[in-house]
Amino acid sequence: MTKKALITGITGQDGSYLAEHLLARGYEVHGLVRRVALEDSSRRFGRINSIRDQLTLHAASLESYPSLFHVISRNPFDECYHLAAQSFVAESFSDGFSTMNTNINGTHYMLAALREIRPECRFYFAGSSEMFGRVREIPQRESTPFYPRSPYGISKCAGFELTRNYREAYGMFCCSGILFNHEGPRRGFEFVTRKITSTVAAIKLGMASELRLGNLDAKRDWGHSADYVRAMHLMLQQDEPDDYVIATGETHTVREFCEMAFEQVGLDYRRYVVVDERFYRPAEVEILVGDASKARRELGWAPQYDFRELVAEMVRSDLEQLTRSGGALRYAAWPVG
Ligand code: NAP
Ligand code: F7E
Repeated sequence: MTKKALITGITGQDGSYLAEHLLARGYEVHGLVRRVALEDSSRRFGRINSIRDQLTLHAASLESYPSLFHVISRNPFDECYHLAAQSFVAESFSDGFSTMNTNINGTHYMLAALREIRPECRFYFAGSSEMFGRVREIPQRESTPFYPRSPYGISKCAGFELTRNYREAYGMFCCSGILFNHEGPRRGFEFVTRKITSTVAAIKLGMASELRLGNLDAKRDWGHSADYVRAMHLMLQQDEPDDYVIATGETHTVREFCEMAFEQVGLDYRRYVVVDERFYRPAEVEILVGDASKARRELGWAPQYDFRELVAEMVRSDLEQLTRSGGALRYAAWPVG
């Protein structure tokens, strides 16, 4: 029988790659989208435009339990991937309240509605390495204690605990992926990797002259979104629900990312990167590097992209997109981060 999957956050980076991954495996794929997105679909559906006719989209709001209840009660989903969230850490410092509301209550509403109507539906929660924050050990693994450093990180800890509690209290098949940073050509422009690669492309094409960044010494374990959505799917195919760290095991500074991205177009980052205090965060996560050996062992998961391939693909794609769009598609001044 054809499996039915619901993806919240289907218009985002991971949602779009996951939808493609599930369609390729014969799933009937449904997506939850905001009503405003339907009103401005040509722009808001940019990442899913090429597969839109293969998807069933439902308008609902993560802030409204009845709207989620309505969608879930009318569709017998086998799997639910809850990816929708306010995902930008810097923004969570500016408006912690709405981040908490969307990320914590939204997750709770999803779990509560599934428990009421479809307790047999398997549930994936998009946990984050931001939960480790001021890290207690290096590398971080499933047993590493959480120490979040932002409202975003705190909201993800709450979502993680809710997910575990529904598993333990109600016997539901609920899993959390503790995913380290993952990127790709579909990454939002506000995140540092895409900000870098899109500005590198703009500089190379003579459309920009500098790149203003915050903390160049922060270290991240960067993988590719297309690799990470495979892990989400694998988690829901196991005999027992569990939580898994998904990471490459390699860490690089923001400076190293810049160096490699500029190298791709034959430029020296030191001539263009300007440190700007406005992009520093009130509390920083200095280093993240994950140990995904449990996922390798139990899920048979391993990343296919390495760091160089990731950076090269992003720069190449931004050069193409910027050329095609006549300069429209690139990082534009963001109020924070
Ligand atoms: P993304 O590109 O920012 O996508 C976020 C998605 O959530 C979008 O579809 C967005 O819809 C939706 N959304 C945001 N606020 C919403 C609201 N109030 N109501 C309904 N939908 C809302 O994020 P991503 O990189 O794909 O990440 C997917 C998930 O994984 C997120 O939960 C994120 O926190 C988590 N995560 C990401 C990473 C990473 O490195 N990418 C690492 C760990 C965990 P619109 O298109 O309408 O805005
Ligand atoms: O920052 C530093 C910044 O915004 C990475 C989300 O997907 O991954 C992501 O969160 C680092 C930080 O991602 C700028 O201070 C320097 O140390 O790309 P980012 P993030 O905060 O790591 C986790 C795992 C998630 O779960 C999140 O949803 O780069 N940095 N200068 C900068 N960052 C930004 N954005 N802009 C700068 O100018």
